[in-house]
Amino acid sequence: MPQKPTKPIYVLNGPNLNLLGVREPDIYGKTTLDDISRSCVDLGKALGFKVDFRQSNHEGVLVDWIQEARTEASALVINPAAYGHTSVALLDALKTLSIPVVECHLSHLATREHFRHQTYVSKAAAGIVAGFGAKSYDLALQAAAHLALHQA
Ligand code: CA2
Repeated sequence: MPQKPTKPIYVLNGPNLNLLGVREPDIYGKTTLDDISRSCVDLGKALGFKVDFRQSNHEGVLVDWIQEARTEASALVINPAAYGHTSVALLDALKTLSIPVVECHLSHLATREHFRHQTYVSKAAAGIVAGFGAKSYDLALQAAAHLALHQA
């Protein structure tokens, strides 16, 4: 029987996501990042995991948190926001992890501008959930919990 992981699932969020629900609700919806955080913590409890939910506008801070996740997390969900499309530094940090990584986006990237169609982060992720609005986080968390339980 696989041991149940005791470490939290990290849910990391990149730049400008702190503005969710405050600006551009036509694209990103009315739900705030605090609402999403609460929903992830509740779902995490139901799945048997603590959730450590964080947001930063700074690439280096996100790199530090990814490095921390290497030893402190069971799995990682990340919405890298715009850094997903630009950051080799996030990709390099993610590639050092042996825990499952799930990429998450609110919007359906493939239907948006061409520059949003690919992300560096996806090269280090087990999979991507995109296009379901705030619900993308729940789906990504479920995937991460599943992988944490079955890869342990
Ligand atoms: O769909 C997503 O989750 C994105 O990661 C959101 C990023 C965007 O750059 C990615 O291509 C897709 C943008 C996050 C900015 O969020 C805002 C929220 C409210 C107002 C302004 C920006």
